[in-house]
Amino acid sequence: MEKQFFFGSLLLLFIFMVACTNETVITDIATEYESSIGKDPAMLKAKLNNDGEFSSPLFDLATAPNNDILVADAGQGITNIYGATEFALPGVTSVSTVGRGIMWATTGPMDPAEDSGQAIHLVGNGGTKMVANLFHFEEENDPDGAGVDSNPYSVAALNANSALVVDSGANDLMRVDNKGNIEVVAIFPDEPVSTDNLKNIVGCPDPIPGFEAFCNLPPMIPAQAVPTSVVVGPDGYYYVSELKGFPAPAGASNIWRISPNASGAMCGTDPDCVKLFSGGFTSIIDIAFDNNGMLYVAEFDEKSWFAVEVLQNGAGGNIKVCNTETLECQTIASGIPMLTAITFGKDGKLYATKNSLIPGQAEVIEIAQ
Ligand SMILES: [Ca+2]
Ligand SMILES: [Ca+2]
Repeated sequence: MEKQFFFGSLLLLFIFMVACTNETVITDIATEYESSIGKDPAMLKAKLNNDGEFSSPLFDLATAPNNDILVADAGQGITNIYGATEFALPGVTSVSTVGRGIMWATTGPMDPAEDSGQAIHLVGNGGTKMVANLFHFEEENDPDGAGVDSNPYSVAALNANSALVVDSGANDLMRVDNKGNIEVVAIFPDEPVSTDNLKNIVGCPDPIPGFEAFCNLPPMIPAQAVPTSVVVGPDGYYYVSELKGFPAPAGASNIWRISPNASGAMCGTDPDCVKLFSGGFTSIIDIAFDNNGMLYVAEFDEKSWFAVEVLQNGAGGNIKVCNTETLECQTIASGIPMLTAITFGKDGKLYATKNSLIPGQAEVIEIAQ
């Protein structure tokens, strides 16, 4: 429980840690997702005893060129789909492959405000090599001007020489080369968001004891973007999703489209970083394109990250498929507890994490499409 809680805060870099240290594991979880799973998750788990076991939390999935699915299991490192360790890298938050044997990975912090593990690594040839300490970069540059806060959460390999990283704490997108040179590509702004969702989930006007103050919040307050995922689109542009920080609004998470030529772009004002989707999502945790250029969006929880991390009464996450031209989206799976990542196999199969933050229960499932 302590461990789940700790890594939950690592995921969400948030402040309300005190609120839930004595709580129990989530029990109130919707189960509609069962009908959306193509393969019985037990089938995937069957091999587990022979091939490994997840430590959790699971923060990311990636697909290697040979169609192997890789898992960023922060409890141990980069694993196969059954949890067998391929590269020990505790604290790993994201992985992205160049080839089967070469990949980029990020690690997150013990404490986002301290130099405590924030880094990008090259992985391969039997080992891992730290390329850059991302806390040092944030400490020296603080690109969003909001203070020193670093929580590298998603990496996208460009090639063996460079990779993109989003730092959820720093609210920025960086490009890092294999010598450790770092360039800020884009910075994601605070935005005013509604406090309605927060008030609803804490039960205003008769809130859960301890949350009374939330009922008196103004209707709108500024929230940090908290970028959670970066992918390179079929058009070569970079796409970045937002979780949205406190007050954990519903329907206010954006997806940004960023020119590969962007440098230091202030999103929302610089034409090199514009909103593809202006809100419409809740607590996005991962995005992925399929082979047809459709954008798949994973929402951590329909009631927001706050419902899971603090109140521990989440409704489960959704996966939506979106057309990036018409901007129409359709929900293809819902009620997935602690959904943190999605990836497509080379064969078009869609995989997702489930119960990602719970030791002994975290797994990778296939989603029927
Ligand atoms: Ca900062
Ligand atoms: Ca991802």
